[in-house]
Amino acid sequence: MPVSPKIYHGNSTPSPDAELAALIDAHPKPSSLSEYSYGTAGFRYEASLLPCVFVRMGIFAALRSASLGGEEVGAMITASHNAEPDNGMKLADSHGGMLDAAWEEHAVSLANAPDSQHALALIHTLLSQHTSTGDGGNSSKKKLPKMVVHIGRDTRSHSLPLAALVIRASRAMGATVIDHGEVTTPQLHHFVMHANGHMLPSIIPQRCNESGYCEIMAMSYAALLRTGSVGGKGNVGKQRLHSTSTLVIDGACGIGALKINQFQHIFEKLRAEGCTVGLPTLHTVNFPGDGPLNDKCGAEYVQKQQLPPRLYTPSSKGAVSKRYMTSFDGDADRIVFHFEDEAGKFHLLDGDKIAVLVSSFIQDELRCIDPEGKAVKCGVVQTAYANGSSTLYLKNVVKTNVVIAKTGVKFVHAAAHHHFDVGVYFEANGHGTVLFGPKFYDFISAADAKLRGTSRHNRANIALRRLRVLPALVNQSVGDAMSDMMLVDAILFLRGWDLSTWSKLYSDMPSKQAKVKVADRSIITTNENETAAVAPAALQIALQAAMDDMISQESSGNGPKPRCFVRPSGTEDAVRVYAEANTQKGADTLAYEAMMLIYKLCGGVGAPPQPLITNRL
Ligand code: 16G
Ligand code: MG
Repeated sequence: MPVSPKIYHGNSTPSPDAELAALIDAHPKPSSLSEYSYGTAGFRYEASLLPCVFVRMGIFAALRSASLGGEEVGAMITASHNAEPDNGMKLADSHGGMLDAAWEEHAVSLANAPDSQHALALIHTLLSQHTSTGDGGNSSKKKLPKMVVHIGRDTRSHSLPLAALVIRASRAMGATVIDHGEVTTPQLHHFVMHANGHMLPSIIPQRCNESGYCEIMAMSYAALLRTGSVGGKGNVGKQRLHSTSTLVIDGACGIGALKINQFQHIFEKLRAEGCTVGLPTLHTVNFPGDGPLNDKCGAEYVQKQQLPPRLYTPSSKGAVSKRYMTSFDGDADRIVFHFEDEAGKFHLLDGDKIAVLVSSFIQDELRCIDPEGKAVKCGVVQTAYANGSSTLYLKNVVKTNVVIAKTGVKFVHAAAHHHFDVGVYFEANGHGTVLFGPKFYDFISAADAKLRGTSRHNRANIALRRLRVLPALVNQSVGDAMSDMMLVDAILFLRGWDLSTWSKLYSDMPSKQAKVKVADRSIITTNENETAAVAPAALQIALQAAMDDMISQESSGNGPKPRCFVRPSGTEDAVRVYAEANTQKGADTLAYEAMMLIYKLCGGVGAPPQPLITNRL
């Protein structure tokens, strides 16, 4: 059952400096690390390297809250899809999204301050520059503003002691800490967004604890399913297809397995109340402790390896139907779907397929109210990793706008927010959500007024009921595996589809991902959306020649052309390569050529890359 958060009040020492210095001194910088860097999604390292940076980030989170006039912020202790020995921290700003880019620099400076004296000097500078009650260098003279920090953690064994350090450090700064215990990353972001209630659109009920989160989501999901009972043709949207009656959830042996299981209780309650339209049976496997976290299971493994997850839960052996499956990652902010067909072949439905399903559904519903499609600007944000077939399908069949943004949630989220009134973003790896802007809410109010009094069976009225529940069902702060799972399931139900029908909308171009180790990956820079390398200049010229060669070898008709790009990873010490072509052999060849070019032109280390050969199931 959901638990209530624990609230710790900040220490009321008149001058926190002595305690802060003692905490910092007690957790020195590891000698094995030259500098902490802020990766794509925050600090992420092997857990024993983290106490130093976590103490400082506990202080930093309090400072950030102070700089926002006491708005509440969050810190999530997780290394997401990484292996169990790693840990990390994702910081949530008061709107619930990722930390502001300018503040990432302050976080890095504080993480790398050589000692407590320098760290304290930086803390005082930030306080005086960014708070109206700043102390100008002496925290004992003036009262600090209100500071509130929400903390959440995943199921890693070291997450509890690391969270305790963050709590101590935030409290030492004088901040109130709200400790949510074990939660998913998107739950923590949700709590922060809801805690700063003035930022929530009125259509979304304000609930900033776990039971509220579950209730809003389950109720919105059930409401969306119920619209099928009046809207379907024949059985479509009224009865579940047998192949989707049980949804098997691979929890990656992490927190997502525990949390999705909590929905069982709510669903039972809904069933008892007779609100059973379309609810599937949930069958969760791969709980914490069943197997190693993210190892041969979970969204990252399934998507990158294009293989089914290993099922660790003892009772799941032989007892699991593989027709309708989904995999979360270790902190449940990513999701992919997959199934095994009658011939035993594995099929993956990744973030690109989710973007296609969700954007076409929303667009169809909007058009039922506004056939011209002019009132609300819809679009999809993808990254360079999006399969070329998905981009083509979005443009030519869904007929929606597509923007390609830089890899990483902070970039795709910002692009969706900036470009569209309804912005769907999904990375191919399964991280994504749908953002609804002010024009969407105006559209809903206008439609409400226009359609009041019309029949419940009126198609525009049904569309309105569907669209109205989406902002509460779909996490508005970050991608959320549980929320996305319910959204996708409801759309499949309303469309009368199973994974096989959805999968056949388009066929993915064969693709290959690989990585190369170089002495210094920062010598490779790319253009804004990472589709081409800018430096070293010779690299892009040679890559283009390899692509042209592949294009002339493979006749691609009107389909997407073979392509390849490279970029330095933001989470690992490696340069990543992505290639796609009309054949798997072509994709493998192109990726291998790119690896060799990186190795030769960018200071490859170790043995030269070997040719790539993909064998699919
Ligand atoms: C992080 C990002 C994810 C991105 C991935 C790229 C967040 C919450 N997560 O996991 O969006 O796709 O990094 O990793 O921002 P890479 O830079 O190593 O390729
Ligand atoms: Mg994750």
